[in-house]
Amino acid sequence: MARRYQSKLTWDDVTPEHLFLNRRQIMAGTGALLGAGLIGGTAQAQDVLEPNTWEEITTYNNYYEFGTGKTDPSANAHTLTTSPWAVEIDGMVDNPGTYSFEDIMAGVEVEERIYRFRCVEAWSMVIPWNGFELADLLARVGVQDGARYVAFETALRPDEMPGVRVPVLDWPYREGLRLDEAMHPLTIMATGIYGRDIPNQNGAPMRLVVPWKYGFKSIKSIVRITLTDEEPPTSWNMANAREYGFYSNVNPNVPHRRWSQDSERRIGGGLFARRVPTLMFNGYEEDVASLYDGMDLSENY
Ligand SMILES: Nc1nc2c(c(=O)[nH]1)N[C@H]1C(S)=C(S)[C@@H](COP(=O)(O)O)O[C@H]1N2
Ligand SMILES: [Mo]
Repeated sequence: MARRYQSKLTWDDVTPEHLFLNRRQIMAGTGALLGAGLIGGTAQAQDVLEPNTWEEITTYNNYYEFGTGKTDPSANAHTLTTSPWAVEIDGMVDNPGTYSFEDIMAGVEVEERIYRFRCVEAWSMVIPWNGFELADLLARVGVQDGARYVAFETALRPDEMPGVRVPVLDWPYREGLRLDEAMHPLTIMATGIYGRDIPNQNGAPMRLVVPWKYGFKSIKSIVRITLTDEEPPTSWNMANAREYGFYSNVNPNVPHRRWSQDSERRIGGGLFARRVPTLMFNGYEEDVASLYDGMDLSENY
């Protein structure tokens, strides 16, 4: 399969003890490797890409179904039952149906992808995801001619999700991608972090990761995937269309209505506490810019 993205190195190449060592201690020895090609895609170097710690990645989250505070998901999301889990795949596909988590996993190849992650509020992380290419799942269900978009929905379980009693968003949480974005080899369904199962607060058992877009595109705990010929409604766009567009590509040249998006601050501080310039398409310009040829990116923000 020529389109598959080839990951050159994995954490196994760096050190088997990576989960237990302090990142900053091992950096001295692995900086060259990290700089050389551990990052997924061809993200331009702006700094050595040091992945954030497990602690940082799992205790500073957005998952409004469990509250709007950054620490609410880690405190509350344990109530979500993630097994058994099933995803309904419907719309313009040859094989619609309800697929169990195990069934989905049996038909895909899980790999590690170390990606930049950029949130709209101007913070960023580097996250070592484990996941599979969404394109592989879409191939299996058979996308029909004429399908142009993919819509996603999160579980809506009032008895397990205290935050959905508050109408901050129009539940269930919804997101969408254009079909070519969904089929791009950088687009993955993440099922793990640092080789462990993905924690509930990060979107267990399966969440979308689209590294060139703002964080809110990466919808968590997905229960429905629908192929359509029309641009699907998305939760943040429905909540505030002036501030959140359908595309949501990381773009330092298009400010959010209330703040600039031309720089970011790495979660975790330390060496990276200073603000760094935000890169076009979050550093994945070489990989994805061609998807948007001819589009006005200030109009389609
Ligand atoms: N279902 C659901 N998915 C969601 C959200 C949410 O509130 N509910 N928040 C989004 C936002 S705003 C961001 S920035 C990312 C945060 O992902 P993280 O917590 O894994 O860093 O999740 C996105 N996916
Ligand atoms: Mo966000």
